Amino acid sequence: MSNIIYALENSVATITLNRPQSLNAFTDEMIRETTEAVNRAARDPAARCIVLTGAGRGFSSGQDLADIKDRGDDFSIGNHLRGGYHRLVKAIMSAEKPVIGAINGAAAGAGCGVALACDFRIASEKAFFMLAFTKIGLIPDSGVNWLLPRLIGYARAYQMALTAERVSAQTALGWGMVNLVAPEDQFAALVQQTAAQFAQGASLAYGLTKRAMLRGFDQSLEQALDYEAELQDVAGRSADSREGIAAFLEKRAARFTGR
Ligand code: LHQ
Repeated sequence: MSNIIYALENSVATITLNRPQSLNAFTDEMIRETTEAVNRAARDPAARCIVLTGAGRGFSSGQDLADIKDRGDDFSIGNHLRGGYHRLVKAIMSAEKPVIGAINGAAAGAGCGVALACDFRIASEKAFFMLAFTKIGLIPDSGVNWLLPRLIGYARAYQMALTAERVSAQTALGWGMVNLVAPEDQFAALVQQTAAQFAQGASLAYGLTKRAMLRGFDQSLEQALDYEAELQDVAGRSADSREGIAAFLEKRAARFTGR
């Protein structure tokens, strides 16, 4: 894979978008490689947490605009989205393990959408989020219209689309768009420490929780309660649950295996 770097270490799969010369703008190939990498990490039981980040000073500047400029009148952005970004967003959101978006710099356009699809965002103080779409006469895509109002409310989400202004990491923290912010020199350590914590946790329960919460957005209370009980039956029969209860009663730290 030429546009991303994939590394598995200490149960953490790290996927680094690697076109720093364009702040990791997405070409078709990079979208495909990133999606394949997320699916690979999602399937690999040895990967218990996924980190998605960018090389250089950007997370991702979204669609590579140079790459699509000469595609002619027959180019359908809708089909481009369906065959590309939609698969990536769904791969991230259906991976039954925590996906950390390590937002090292600019997250613009579809790059913002990909960041929002992650479960837990850690931003460097120099990072910013930007719905650049309207600057080029487009509407937000890559799941932004679904994800962002749920995260920060319609008023702020629509404001971001209207102004296309940079939203700093600190503002994003206050708005509930990111979970943690770190000064640039402490960012990598915080990402590593958080990923290690998640990778040693009750991975099966983490995955089922993600499924229950995301499914809950489209369910009635009745359906959500039923689904929750169904999944809790699965979690309740897991080795991690037995270990967690035993560890509590024996007053020791639990040793979770993710099963
Ligand atoms: C880029 C890009 C870029 C190419 C920086 N492409 N080269 C989906 C489907 C189909 C159609 C269209 O859209 C979509 C969804 C979308 O993602 S639409 C939104 C696309 N993204 C944008 O409009 C953002 C464009 N980039 C920017 O506004 C700025 O680069 C930001 C604000 C992200 C960062 O600004 P600066 O820190 O000042 O960096 P820069 O602008 O100087 O960029 C550095 C280099 O990266 C530069 O190249 P150069 O050769 O001059 O050093 C840029 O041309 C290149 N670059 N984004 N999306």
